[in-house]
Amino acid sequence: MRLFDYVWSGNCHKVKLFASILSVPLEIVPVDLLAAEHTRPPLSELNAFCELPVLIDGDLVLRDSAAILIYLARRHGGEDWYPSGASDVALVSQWLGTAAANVNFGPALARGAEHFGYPADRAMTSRISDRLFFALEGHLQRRRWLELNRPTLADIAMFPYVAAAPEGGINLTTFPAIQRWIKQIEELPHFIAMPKVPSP
Ligand SMILES: N[C@@H](CCC(=O)N[C@@H](CS)C(=O)NCC(=O)O)C(=O)O
Repeated sequence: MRLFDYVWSGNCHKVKLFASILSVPLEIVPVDLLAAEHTRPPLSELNAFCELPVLIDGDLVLRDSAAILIYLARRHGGEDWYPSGASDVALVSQWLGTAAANVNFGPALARGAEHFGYPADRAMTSRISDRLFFALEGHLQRRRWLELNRPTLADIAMFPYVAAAPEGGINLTTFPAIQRWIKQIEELPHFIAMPKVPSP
């Protein structure tokens, strides 16, 4: 399997993290986002949305981190990470939606604006992030993992940009349950960390 990757992308990192946890080897193809390589072939031909990550497995070309995580879970993770029961799969999938919407347009965009010049309305990223972290903290005060009392795709999908929120100017010290949850994920077997963005 080949992963088209940008080293500081949390959406790419969640795929690398999950593949590492499952011990699935990935051939990493680095793409320089800052040089706009993702807007030119071969990337623009593999993904018309010109976004990373993109995974290639044989004839299959997949864009979108959530879809790629589901593919890896179904192919290599059995029932553990993405269960098939109606309520269980829905509970886990709620967080795939939260990662794609609230996290992407909150802390991920705040970090992108801070370090990579992404255009962003900072009042909007703050508002989305405040609501997200307040809700997440309350949720995690009442449970150890996001759903099903065990690590699932929900935790993997949410992790990279929540853990990297301080790089977007979001202080996590007032969220003890979120900090505890980050530590739990860091302690999973075969965990790999996303590299910190270099200071300007
Ligand atoms: N929903 C997509 C979002 C992907 C995405 O936003 N990728 C960013 C890198 S983290 C990207 O390629 N941005 C390029 C651009 O916006 O020009 C996913 O989860 O994979």
